[in-house]
Formats: sequence, structure tokens, C-alpha cells
Amino acid sequence: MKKSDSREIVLDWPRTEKPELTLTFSLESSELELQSGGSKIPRSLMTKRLIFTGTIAASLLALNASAADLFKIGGYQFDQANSIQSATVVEGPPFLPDFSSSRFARYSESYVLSPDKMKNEFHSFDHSKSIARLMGRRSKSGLSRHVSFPAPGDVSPLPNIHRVTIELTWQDHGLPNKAGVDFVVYEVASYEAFAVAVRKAGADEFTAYRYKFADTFDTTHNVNAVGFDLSDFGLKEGDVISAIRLRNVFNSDARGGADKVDNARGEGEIIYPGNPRYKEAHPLLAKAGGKTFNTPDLNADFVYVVGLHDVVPINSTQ
Ligand SMILES: [Ca+2]
Ligand SMILES: [Ca+2]
Repeated sequence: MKKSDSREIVLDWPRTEKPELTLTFSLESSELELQSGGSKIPRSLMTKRLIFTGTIAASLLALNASAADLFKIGGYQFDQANSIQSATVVEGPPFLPDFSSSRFARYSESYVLSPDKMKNEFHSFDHSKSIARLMGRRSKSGLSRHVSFPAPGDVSPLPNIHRVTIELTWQDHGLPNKAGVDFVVYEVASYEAFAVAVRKAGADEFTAYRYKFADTFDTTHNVNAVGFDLSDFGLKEGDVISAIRLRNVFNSDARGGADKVDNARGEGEIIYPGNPRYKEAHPLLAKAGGKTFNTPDLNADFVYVVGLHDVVPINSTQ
């Protein structure tokens, strides 16, 4: 953003106050805060609107002038404008069960601890971008819904029999590879295995699939946060991806053998049975030093996937 860019920012201020106000932005809480005479103005008093137009400090513009769209879950802060916009089953029987994720992105931790004192930072969260709802599943409550990979007892598809893949896109936008982690997959409740591949904008093929241990479990939101760095998929910095695929994993109950990984830690590139590297590959583990997944733990539950940087438009020819 250039300093000369002109942008309108709408601020609210209390009816009773003169507009001699200080505007601050907290990087910690991602909140814009108005102060008058050194005291914070409660949001409940913010009823009038003050409109600034013209040149605004670049540091403020960098916030996209929409602090309300920034959320933090499982240690990752994201702008919900960068959430994926479409989800489709592209491999396997198309029906996957969906469930309510009633705790996901509903309340902030501080609000849960003291609801009378704290504001709920998630009141403006867009649950319609949760994975199952993007797949057209209805929600009576208006909350997020997750879709689950095959589990024992399902009629179809079945674990260790059907390969199931979900493709996610930002439609006409893509996600650039920048320094560090680029996107995060939120998987509900106990951690269950899944593989991830990406497609570079303009490419026909997806990369090899990778499996990763969960980074953290967020008890407030009942999700595992699993961050992925596009460099691990072989992309260069500045490369843009146009799609992500999530695929189920097989264990040793599968007829052809378990999916393995290339790293002795138990995560990394997935090495499928039949691959010449399969003999040297390693068991896929639930966590570092952990065990392999049992069949009831192959039904990963996807609620939300979001880019950690701003998505960019991609040409239809890419
Ligand atoms: Ca990266
Ligand atoms: Ca799970």
C-alpha cells in the first residue's frame, strides 16, 4: 500500500463525546481502540460515526481498515477475507457426513472466562465459510459445520477402501507463498490423519501429498490447528497456489498396506504402496514419538481452512 493511496475509514465515537479522540490499534488483540481523555471508550457507547477520507498513515492502511475481520484460533491469526471460498469432493463417493462445530469461532477465550466483562470477538465471524457449509450443508443454528472422512460403520465411503479427496479453492483468487506458514487447516476434536496437496496457479497437476502433526489443540474452539508452509511442497517464495486438496489416509488394515511418510519422525511426504520408495519409507504417526492411527482415527473432521496472507487475483488462463 502506497502512502499516497486514499482510503475511507469509518470510525464510531460516542454520542456524548467531542471528537478529540485518540485512535490506537493493538497488534496483540487486533483491535482498534478509541480513547478520550486517556480512558477507553466502551463499544456500547459508540453510536455516531466519524468519517476520515484522504491520505492515511500506511501503518493503518496495512490493517486493511477492518480489524473486525481478524481472528486468532489455535495460535494463528488470520483475516477471514482469506478463508477458502469453495469445497468440492473430487475423488470417491461424494457423500461425507457433516456435523455442527458448535464451539468453533463462537467465543473468544477471554469471553468464555468472564462473559460479563469481555466482548465476544467472534460475533462477526462468517460461519458460512466453514467447509461443510461451503459444500451446501445446511445449518439451522447459523454456526460452523464440519465434514468428516470415512469412519467404521459408515455405509459408504469406507475407511481403508475408498480414497476420498476434497478440493478447496479461493475461486478467482490464489494464495502466495510468503515467509513461514501460509495456510492453516482446522481439524475438529481428537486429531485424525489427513494428507494435503496444493496446485500452483497455472499448473495441471497437484504436488505430492504431505502429512503433518498438529501444531496445537485449541480447547476454546475444539480444534487442532495444522499450519502448512508452501515451501515444504516445493514452491518458491512468490509462487501462488490456486487450490488445496485434502485426502484421507489408509493404515495397515488396508489391503495394499499403510500409507507411509518419507521422514523417520512420522510426518512428511506421503509414500503410497507401490511407490519404489515405499520399502525405505516410515510409519505415519499421530505425533512425534507417537503411534500409528487406528482405523477409527482415519476420519478427519474439517471445519475451516484459511490463508495467513492476503489472497491475490489469478488470471483465468493461469
Ligand atoms: Ca511459506
Ligand atoms: Ca478429529
